[in-house]
Formats: sequence, C-alpha cells, structure tokens
Amino acid sequence: MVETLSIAVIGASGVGKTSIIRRFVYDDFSETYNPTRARRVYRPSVVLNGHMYELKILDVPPIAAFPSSPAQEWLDARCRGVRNASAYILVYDICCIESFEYVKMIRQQIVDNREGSSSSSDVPILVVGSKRDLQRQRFAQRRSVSVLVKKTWKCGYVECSAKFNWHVLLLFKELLGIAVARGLRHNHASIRLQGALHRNRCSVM
Ligand SMILES: Nc1nc2c(ncn2[C@@H]2O[C@H](COP(=O)(O)OP(=O)(O)OP(=O)(O)O)[C@@H](O)[C@H]2O)c(=O)[nH]1
Ligand SMILES: [Mg+2]
Repeated sequence: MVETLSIAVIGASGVGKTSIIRRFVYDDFSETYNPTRARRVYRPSVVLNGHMYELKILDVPPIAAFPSSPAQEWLDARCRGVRNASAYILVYDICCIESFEYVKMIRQQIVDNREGSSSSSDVPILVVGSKRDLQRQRFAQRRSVSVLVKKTWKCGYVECSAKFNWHVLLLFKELLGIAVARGLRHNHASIRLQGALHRNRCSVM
C-alpha cells in the first residue's frame, strides 16, 4: 500500500515557497517572480527504505492566518487541505524579518488549532530559511534562529537556496525523517527514512 503524506508549504509572499517546491519536483528555477494566486498541488513520489510514499505538496498562496475552523477552510479555496495536512513547511526569507514574524504567527496558530485533536499537536513542522545565497543580508545570525526554532518550538530547521539548489532535497528529507519517526499519520512507527526519490518524477535524494 502506498501511503500519502500531505505537506502544506506556508509563508509570506515572495519568500520562495514555489521556487523550493519546483526545484524539488522539477529541478527548475525562475528568477522571475510570479506570485501564486491559487493553491496548487504537486504529487511527487518518494522511496524510503524500500517503501514508496506519495507526497501531496500544497503550495499555499499567502494567507492572513491559519484557517481556524473547517468552515473557514472551506470558504477560502486558497487554504483547502491545510488544516489536515500531515506536515508543514514554514518558509521565511533569511533577509526579511517580517517573513519570520509571519512564520512565528502561523506556527503558533497551527499548534493552537491542533491542540487536543486526534492528529495531535506534535504534527511535524519544519521551518525553512530561504535564499541562503543572500546570506550577507540576513537579519539575524543563523544560530539564534536555529536555537529558537529547535529548542523552544521543537521544530526542524533548515536553510536553503532554491536558486543554487542548496539543501532543497535535504529539507524534504529532514521533514520526512521527522514524519516517519513520528509514525506519519496512521502509520507503522518502525519505518525509517532512507533511500531515494522516485527518479522519473523527482531527483534522487
Ligand atoms: N536569490 C534568491 N532568490 C530566490 C530564491 N528563491 C526564490 N527566489 C526569488 O524570489 C522571488 C519569489 O519566489 P517565489 O518562489 O515565487 O516565492 P513565493 O513564496 O512562492 O511567493 P508567493 O507565491 O507570492 O507567495 C522570485 O523572484 C524568485 O526568483 C533563492 O533561493 N535565492
Ligand atoms: Mg508562490
């Protein structure tokens, strides 16, 4: 049986969400900024330790807030499927403090919304610092952000550059690692991360 892991990619506008997904799925990058207006789904497959997983990656256009109820999610087509995602990638631009504030807010809202639900508050969340190639203009030391995210928030942390294809594969591997370690959603806890992306749909991990 092939299991599906749905991953919602959320972040402020222009931080590089679409670029990260397209680099991962198509090994593609565009300097031209085309804001994402409608939610888009990408469905690459991944092989982990001999098991195949289908990823359902939701490229979520900028939203004012995490949908706080099923009704709200239903009313706003941009965030359909966001509430019940199996994992989250929260992207900020390492040069833009406001985009980190946005991630902070969304993370808190995810935690608040999922508290007490059967799918639990320990849903895997990976915080991603994007545009690593613009490192000289960063607003904070990597270490201070990483400590906050890992130690205080208990989330994963990766910095990447979609432009130069640095750590893009790693960030998906990291997230899958967390998801697999936590038993995905309805899953066998024993499966470990290892292996490769399915070559005909993605690049090798
Ligand atoms: N230097 C640099 N530019 C990047 C990188 N990733 C994305 N960009 C640029 O940043 C701009 C925005 O990228 P997108 O991927 O469209 O950002 P987004 O978060 O999907 O934006 P919205 O859909 O509007 O929310 C584009 O001009 C990209 O070329 C990167 O790693 N380095
Ligand atoms: Mg986009």
